[in-house]
Amino acid sequence: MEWLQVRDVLAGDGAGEKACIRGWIHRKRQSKKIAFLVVRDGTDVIQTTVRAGTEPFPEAEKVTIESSVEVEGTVHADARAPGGKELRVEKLRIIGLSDTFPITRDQSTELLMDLRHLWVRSVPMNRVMRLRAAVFQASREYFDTMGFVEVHPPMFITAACEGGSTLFKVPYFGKKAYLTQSSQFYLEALITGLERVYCVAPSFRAEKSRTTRHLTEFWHIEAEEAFCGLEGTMRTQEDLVAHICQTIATRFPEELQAMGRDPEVIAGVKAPFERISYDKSIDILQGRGVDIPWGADLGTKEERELTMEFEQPFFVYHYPAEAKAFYHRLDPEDSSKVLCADMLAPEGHGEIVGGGERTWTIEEIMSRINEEELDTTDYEWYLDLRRYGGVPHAGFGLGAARLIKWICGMEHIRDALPFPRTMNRIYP
Ligand code: NSS
Repeated sequence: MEWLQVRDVLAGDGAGEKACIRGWIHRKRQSKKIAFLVVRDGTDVIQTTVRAGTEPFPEAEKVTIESSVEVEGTVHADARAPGGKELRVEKLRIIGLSDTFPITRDQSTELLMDLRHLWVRSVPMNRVMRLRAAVFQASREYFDTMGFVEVHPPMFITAACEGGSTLFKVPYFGKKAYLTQSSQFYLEALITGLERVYCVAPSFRAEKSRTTRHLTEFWHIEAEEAFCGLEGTMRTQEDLVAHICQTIATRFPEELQAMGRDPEVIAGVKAPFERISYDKSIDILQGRGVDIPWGADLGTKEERELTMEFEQPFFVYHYPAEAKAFYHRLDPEDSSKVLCADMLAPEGHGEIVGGGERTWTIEEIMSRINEEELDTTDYEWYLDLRRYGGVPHAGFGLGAARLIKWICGMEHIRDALPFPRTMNRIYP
């Protein structure tokens, strides 16, 4: 006996051929004469029917929603069934009889979050997870084609990349240690041997902000390139994001539509992306009545307002030095600015990528560290990268959940991953 997957059964002739499948009872409807059991496996759902008087009928009567089952029968074309085929059951074995499943229709978001371990089996969640997997696959495809080497930096670290206020401290055998906020510094070390590197890894931030786009743990797609400047990394970023969008629009049009997203919008994302300076973005915001002084970083509210008018992702570049981290290189032509850019997703979503050119000479990085009053002892090894053959280099970090939130047109970032971690949520 060979187990088939539902997708393969649905792709068959439906001319009475035999099939054995296993999965979970997705829906159940029953009359005295017949039981309809919709069975779900890792590939799709199929309607199965059990007639009264046949051997499996008592089991069909007993089986509950979400029980795990093995089903054997014959496949018949039936236009009324979802997928156009039904499996007429000859044998039904209950593997694990489910207790009354606690999730029914129209549950509150809070309950679905409490029951996330059960909700992840739902059709909408599976849709997201398949699409999410394809985002990572497409990223790797892009980097591998472009000659980037995938590397694996540590998650336990000792020096803050993105400021002390969002560091998670962890006990580490009596030493001071943190969970990484970004793998950037380690990628900067690795380019000296490999020139172009990328990593796909979690980053952690003790974000106290309760917004629809902040997680405390998020998957970060980061890349770094030697002999590269701001414009070079922006090109890599836009090509990467355009490649991901093309892949998703081609492979997931129905899923996007089911999420209320027009796949054409995603198919329309093509490089190059528009570039607007920080100064211009402040003008636009002030023109729209937003109260933001020159020099401040753009927050959730400002980015929402700024991105409303756009249909494609775009870059905001040349932020004021005071708004950004010390490692961004000062613009040699205007030292009040840094050579960095954020990529903002349209329709209110805001920042999905942060990156730019790095301060790569020892003199410049020392002066930035001193200006920011950081402790140089924390950064000794990072400074060595400048002492021993430093070169101009640039890179970026793309927040996978932020990207998915925008591609799928989601209201909240928590919907972009199976077990979101936020300030208020660490269970299940
Ligand atoms: O802070 S970033 O803007 N930049 C960095 O971490 C750089 N060190 C990356 C680099 O150049 N290698 O974060 C980068 C992206 C940002 O654009 C978001 O998409 C995402 O990481 N990000 C987050 N996603 C979800 N939740 C939170 N809290 C979060 N913070 C950043």
